[in-house]
Amino acid sequence: MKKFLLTVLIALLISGTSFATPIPMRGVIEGFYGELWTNKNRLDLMNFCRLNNLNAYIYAPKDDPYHREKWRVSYPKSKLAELKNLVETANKNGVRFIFAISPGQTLNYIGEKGDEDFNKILRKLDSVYDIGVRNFAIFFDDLKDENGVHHEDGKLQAEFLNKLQAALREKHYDIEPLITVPTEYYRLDMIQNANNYTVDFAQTLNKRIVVLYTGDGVVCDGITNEDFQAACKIYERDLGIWWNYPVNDYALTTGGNKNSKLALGAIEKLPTTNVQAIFFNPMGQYELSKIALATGADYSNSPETYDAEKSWDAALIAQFGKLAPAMKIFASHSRHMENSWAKVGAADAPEFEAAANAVISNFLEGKKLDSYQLSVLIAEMEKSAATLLKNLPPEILIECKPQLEQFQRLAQASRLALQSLSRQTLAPQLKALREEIRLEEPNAILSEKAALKFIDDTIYLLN
Ligand code: 14T
Repeated sequence: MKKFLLTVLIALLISGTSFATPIPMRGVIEGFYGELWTNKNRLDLMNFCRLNNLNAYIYAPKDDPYHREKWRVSYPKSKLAELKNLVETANKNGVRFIFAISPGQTLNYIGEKGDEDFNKILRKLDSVYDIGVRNFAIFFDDLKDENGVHHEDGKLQAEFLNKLQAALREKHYDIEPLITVPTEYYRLDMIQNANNYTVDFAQTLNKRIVVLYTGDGVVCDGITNEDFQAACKIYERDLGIWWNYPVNDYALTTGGNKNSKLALGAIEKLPTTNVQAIFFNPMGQYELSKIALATGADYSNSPETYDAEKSWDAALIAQFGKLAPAMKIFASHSRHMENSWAKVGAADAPEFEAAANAVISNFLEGKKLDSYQLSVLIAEMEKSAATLLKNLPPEILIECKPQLEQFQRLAQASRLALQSLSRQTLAPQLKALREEIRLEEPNAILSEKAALKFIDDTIYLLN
């Protein structure tokens, strides 16, 4: 036996195997604006978490009235029963159920009103303690400000949380430390230091309370180890991350609907050490969120060895089986999220973009078009759109039908664009198809810098 263990040890040392060190608290935060997930979604999520070795879920839907506006009011009986079922399912699946409220818009901190509100929070949390909740979170994000300056008092907020933590621990021996999100929840906001909020909050807050932040910005293009250490230094503790991918609750175009673009890529560019906790904020589209969430699970179980592309492939195969190749093509055109203040996710269809740019360059240089590769990619788009529209299970199709139909139009228009370039005349149907695409853009956007750009470049050049 000893000899066996020794052999195993030596084998591991020689193979250079390093043991993965998972992020201790890792999971999903239902923290987006808009329509809430259904309880059926959440029950399924608990199973998904167990299968993917995620161990926590935060209940924090922005548009649950009892989470924000009506935070003082306890849930009606029917809602409590639903939550109880959820908490029990979470426990069975080894998932911590974390109940959050966002009282910041109307919370009183001092005087008689302060005492009243303190007791109201205690009562509200007790009402969910009674159905089995042992983890609580209090969030102070997205409160009203004036021209970007918050009127929140960091010291009062932190004292409030310290007192709440003490009172909860006094009443219940079995609850875990509070989790919070400050009003200044991204690093560039923290260091502006407009009214000392972060300094006060960080210095006053009990060291055991877990603080989540979103990176340098609200929705940002990764967090380097250096960025992360800089943020931890501000708080003089290891922080947790509230990661805003694949969430898509922010509008992507002026006048466009929210949720018009789906974030179907992998989690990427996150720190490799010292992360205390990580929660991925998903899309309202529950089923399609699982692609990014599965990669987030891989990342958080082994940040040092995580490979985004590999994990993405594995997630697609696990979730789509035979349809994985078609899904990969569609998803590759819908990964990157960007607007005036948000930027996250790998580039959309980089291969298509490169092939299209090459063709456009050929055209501009008056050379014979080297269109083979682009033509193959367009054929793949056409084929995968048709396959997915025909074969996706209904609960998934319902989450992406407008985007798939738009994808199909983009493929057709790209085909016409390529023909137009090679014939040096605009195909007559191309402009009409581009108009159709435009009309549908408020509901479905994808591939802005790949297929859509190729189509627009072509129309511009041949017009
Ligand atoms: F607390 C946070 F960490 C956070 O991210 N809060 C919200 C979150 O609920 C939302 O889902 C997410 C993505 O839109 O970003 C935060 O909400 C914002 C923040 C903005 F700066 C929504 C719009 C903004 F302009």
